[in-house]
Amino acid sequence: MAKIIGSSLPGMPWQDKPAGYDMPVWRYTENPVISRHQMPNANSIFNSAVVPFRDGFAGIFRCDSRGLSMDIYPGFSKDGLHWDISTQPVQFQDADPEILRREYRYDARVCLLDGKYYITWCNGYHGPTIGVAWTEDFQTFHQLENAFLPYNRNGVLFPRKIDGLYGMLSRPSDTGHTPFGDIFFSQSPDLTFWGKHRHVMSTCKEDPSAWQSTKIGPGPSPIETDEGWLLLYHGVLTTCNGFVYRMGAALLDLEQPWKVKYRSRFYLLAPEELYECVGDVPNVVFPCAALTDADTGRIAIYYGCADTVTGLCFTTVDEVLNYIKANPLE
Ligand code: BMA
Repeated sequence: MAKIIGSSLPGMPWQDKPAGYDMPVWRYTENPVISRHQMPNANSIFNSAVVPFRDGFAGIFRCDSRGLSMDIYPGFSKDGLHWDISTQPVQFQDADPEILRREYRYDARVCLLDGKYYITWCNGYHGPTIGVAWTEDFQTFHQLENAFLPYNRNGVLFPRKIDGLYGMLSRPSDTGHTPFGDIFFSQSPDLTFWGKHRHVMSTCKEDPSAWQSTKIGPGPSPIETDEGWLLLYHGVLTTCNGFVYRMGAALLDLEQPWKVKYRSRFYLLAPEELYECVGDVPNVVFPCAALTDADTGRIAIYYGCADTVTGLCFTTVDEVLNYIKANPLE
């Protein structure tokens, strides 16, 4: 039995695995957990991040407006299922005006680190890069410098320092809509200056794992376990009908997270349900957040569905680790 290193979260959303179901990840029966019209003038609410907060949960939600402007909005929930999302996007303060100036914002992650909630997101600055900010109350948000030069997406912080430095995964790319991409690990003494970049893993060229052949990107903040950092990530296949986004998992070394101990050859979740296959961008599952309970090993994953709504699915640390160990990418 693997053990999650973290807090108890008995109130997290949960449903047991359905009887007779033999896959390692199962969906919430009431999906989508957040609909596209849950906020006035929203076109879509997806690729969003949630964390335990006070006696419930808070989150940063990607809402594309009916003008199709991409921005991020705070939200609160008592149970992680029913969400009250602000109608006002996150307002950042404190940063250099050059950095505060908004182009577009999307695909936030949230990570509790040193007692503050750090938000990373895809931040438009002459191309997509990684914005960084922190909050203590999800009302006042303090922006830091962008972590990297453009072009980069999917900046994901580790929840503690490793060997005395903060750690972030990301997926650098080019000026286009990311026709390729590998995952890298970067380190920082202060969350402003990032360096000591290390390659973590590349795409897998077609057979035997074609679902991750075009690009890969980190999903939720890595989950610390006694066997390593459990990373959920997305992998993309290019088909004659465009990109298909699926979810996989890898186990990274605890002290040197750029070293991959195991990685899934088979995907863990793929677009199969109607709300994952049909929407503004069909055939996308895109995980951005995971709630965990150290007592039971339970994991609840929030994921964007077809760039339109937000889904919730469940697994456990043992389900994932047993699956990727039984079906490893050599
Ligand atoms: C990626 C990002 C995500 C999106 C996905 C599928 O490049 O832009 O926000 O969910 O494409 O369209």
